Amino acid sequence: MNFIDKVRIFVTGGDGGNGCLAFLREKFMEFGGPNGGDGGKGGDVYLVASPHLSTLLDLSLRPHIEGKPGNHGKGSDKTGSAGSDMVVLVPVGTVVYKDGCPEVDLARAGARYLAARGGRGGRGNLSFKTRLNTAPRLAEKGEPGERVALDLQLKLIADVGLVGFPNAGKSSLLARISQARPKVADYPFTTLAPNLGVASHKGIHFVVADIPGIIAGAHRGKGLGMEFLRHVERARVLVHLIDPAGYGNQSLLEGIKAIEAELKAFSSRLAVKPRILVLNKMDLPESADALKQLKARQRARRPLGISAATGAGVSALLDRIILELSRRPVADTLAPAPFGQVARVDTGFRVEPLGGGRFELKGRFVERAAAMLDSSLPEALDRFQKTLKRIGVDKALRLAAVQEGDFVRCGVMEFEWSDQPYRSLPRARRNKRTRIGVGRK
Ligand SMILES: Nc1nc2c(ncn2[C@@H]2O[C@H](COP(=O)(O)OP(=O)(O)OP(=O)(O)O)[C@@H](O)[C@H]2O)c(=O)[nH]1
Ligand SMILES: [Mg+2]
Repeated sequence: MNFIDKVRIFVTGGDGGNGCLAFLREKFMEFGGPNGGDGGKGGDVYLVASPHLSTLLDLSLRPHIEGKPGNHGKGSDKTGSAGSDMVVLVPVGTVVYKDGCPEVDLARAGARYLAARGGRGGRGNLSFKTRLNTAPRLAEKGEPGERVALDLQLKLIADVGLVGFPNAGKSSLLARISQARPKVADYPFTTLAPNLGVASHKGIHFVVADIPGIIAGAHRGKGLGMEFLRHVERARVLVHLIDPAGYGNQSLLEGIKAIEAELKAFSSRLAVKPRILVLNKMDLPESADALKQLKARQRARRPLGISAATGAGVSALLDRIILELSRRPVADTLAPAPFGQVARVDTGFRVEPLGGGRFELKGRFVERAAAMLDSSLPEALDRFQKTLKRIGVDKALRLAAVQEGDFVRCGVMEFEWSDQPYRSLPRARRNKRTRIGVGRK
């Protein structure tokens, strides 16, 4: 199975249903009145952390996610039904980034994040009935669902992280203390993706992560690089496993320094994480000397000697692990979630001159109003113009030196600017005045 821990997804909330334009027609009822119902709201799309997933593979194969649309309103005052919400499962430990900034850390099973809101349903003509306008020929289109691009990063949640050079015996140790059965072999880089296992000692359960081996220069991309250190970033304790033979032509002590330098180069969080130094392969004859040397040089850190192959010393290591874990509350390992969210401003707009007599009108409110405009209805156009005027768009465009005949783009629509009020334009000009852009963005 492929292990994917980074993916970019494109999420669109469900579109709102269109409002309906209809009038009651019945025998002996001369003015039945408007009865077009509102469209239903589009479905929201949520990301939910699931403990049953361990990779972002599914999402990498299908990165485009679309919410369910709301149904259109109908005559006889029938409101369209809302699109049902959609749940997209992601593994526990997924961190969501939007525009490069962390949005939320889905670190607990069941944690949910509203990725994209469904659009509002358009209002039918019944909603526009007033005392002065008892028969409005006016209905809105549904609001398009919100569109976002999100970067997801999986950071596995383990209590203990195993780090060290390739071939040190990390996977062998994981297999010894848990039910996990990672691949073990006598060559470097046997492990290509992180493995998780649940260990249990003296009634205490904890999750252990075995990651691919790191080598000196990993932070410059050597070996498998440092990508996988992300998965032990949240561990409460690191176990640094050492091969008595060292790695390559580095001595035992040089090797320890090299791994610590790589941890530091990855993040300051890893640099200060409690580490247990463990010499593996104590069943080999040369190991006794190596352990003596290690104990002499690193006395303060109380290094341990074990053999993942025979199981010798493993119980003492587990004792040390549960002692260290008891000193570090779980909360310490999780990032402060949710991250500060930027408040969305719904009103407000800005005018951007594009040059050559073209302008662009930007802002959530105006873009939404344009997307919901049914430009085939003169009354709807009239209302749209009034709205723009009310919030000061005309003034802002004049300040930006808009000229008669210039084009103003707003979301999916493009309009021709005229200083005269819409109703006073000759009919031919009226029709020309509104041009629809190329479909929904
Ligand atoms: N003699 C002896 N050999 C061991 C011991 N632990 C692991 N080995 C051997 O060391 C080799 C590497 O073991 P792995 O568990 O694959 O090492 P690793 O650290 O996971 O290696 P990578 O996944 O490549 O980073 C295998 O041939 C194991 O059989 C041990 O305690 N004693
Ligand atoms: Mg391994």
